[in-house]
Amino acid sequence: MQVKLNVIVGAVAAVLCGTAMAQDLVVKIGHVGPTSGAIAHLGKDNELGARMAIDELNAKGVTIGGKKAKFELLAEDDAGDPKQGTAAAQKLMDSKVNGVIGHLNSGTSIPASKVYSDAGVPQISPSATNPKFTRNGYKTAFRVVADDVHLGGTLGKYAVKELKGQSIAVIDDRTAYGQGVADEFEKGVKASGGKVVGREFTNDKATDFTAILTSLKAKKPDVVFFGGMDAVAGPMLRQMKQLGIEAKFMGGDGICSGELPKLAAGTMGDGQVVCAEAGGVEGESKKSMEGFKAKFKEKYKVDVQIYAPYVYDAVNVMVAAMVKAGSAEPAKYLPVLAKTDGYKGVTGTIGFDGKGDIKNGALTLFTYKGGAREQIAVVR
Ligand code: ABU
Repeated sequence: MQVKLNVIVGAVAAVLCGTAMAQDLVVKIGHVGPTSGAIAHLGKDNELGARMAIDELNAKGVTIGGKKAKFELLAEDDAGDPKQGTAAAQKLMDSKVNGVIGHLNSGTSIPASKVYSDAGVPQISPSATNPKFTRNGYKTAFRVVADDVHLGGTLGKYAVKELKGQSIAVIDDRTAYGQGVADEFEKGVKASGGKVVGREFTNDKATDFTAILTSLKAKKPDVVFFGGMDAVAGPMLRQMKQLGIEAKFMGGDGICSGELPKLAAGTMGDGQVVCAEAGGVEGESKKSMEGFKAKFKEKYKVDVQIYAPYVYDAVNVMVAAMVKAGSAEPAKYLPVLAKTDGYKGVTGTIGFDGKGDIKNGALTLFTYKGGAREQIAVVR
C-alpha cells in the first residue's frame, strides 16, 4: 500500500514539476562587443559584465508575468567593425533575442541601432558616447553613459581651466567616437578661451605616430588630447616619450582603462594622463561600484577595465522593465524601459530621457599614479 502511495506521490510531483518546467520563460539577452581585435580586452570586460548580471539573475530567480524566467546570454563579437556589428545585430534578430546590450563602440552601435529599430528590439549601449546614437529617432536605442558633448566639452574646459593648457594639440582616430569626442573637446577648449595649436588624425589600427607627433612637437603643445581608444593611446604615449614630448595627455572614456599603463609600457608619468569615464562615481555609487569591482575580481580573477559595471547595470535595467511590464516581449516592455527612472545601479541612478539618453549623466575624471587609476573629480 505504502509503495503504491509513494509511486502516486512521485508521479504527481513529476507531473507538477514537468508542468512548472514547461511554464518557464526563456529570455534571450544578446550582447555584442569587440571580443577580438585591438580592444578585445574591453569587449571581453563588457561580456563578463553581462555574464555576471545573467548569472546573478538566474541564481536569484526572477518571475516575469507569473513565469519563472531563465536568462540566456547570446554573445557576439563585432571586432569593433561597423559591418561586422551590423551582421552580428542581424544574427541576434534571427535568434529572436528579447533585448540587446551593446555595442561597445559608437561606430558599431549607430549602424546596428537601425537593425534593432526595424525589429522593434530594445538596445542599451553601455559605452557608445557619440550623440548620434540616440539622435536617429529610433525608440529602441538607449545608453547608460553620458555622451561626447558632455565628455569632450568637460575635458576641453578642464584642459584650459585646471591644467592651464596654453597650447593644446588634438589628435583623433577618425572613428565615430574618436573624431566626435575630439571635435567636442576642441569646442570646449575654445569656449574656455584656450588655443588649439594643431589638429592631426590617425586611425584605430595605427601603430606608428612619428609623423603626426613630430609635426605637433614643433608647435610645442603643453596638452595633447587623443580621441580614440586605449589600444592606440598606449603606443602613442610611448612614442611621445621617445620624441621628448612632455605634454599632459588627455582622452575620453575610451582611453580610461586599467590596461592603459601596460599599453604605454611604463612610459606614463604620474599625473600625466587625464581621462574621464562617462559615469559619475561618487557617494553611494562609489561604494556600490567598489563592491561590484571586488565581486568581479573574485569571480573572474581579472580587474574591471572600464565598462563591465555599465553593462551589468544595462542588463538589470532591461530585466527590471520586463518584470514591471510582466512580459519579456520587446513590444510590451519597451514602453516601460523608456520610462525607467530612479533605478539604483552600481554605476549610479539610471533614468532615460525622451531620446534614450541617461538623465543627469555625470563624468568621473581620473589620472594614473604608479600605474593605477586615481579619481580626480566627478563633474555633472
Ligand atoms: N565611448 C568610448 C568608446 C565607445 C565609443 O563610443 O565608441
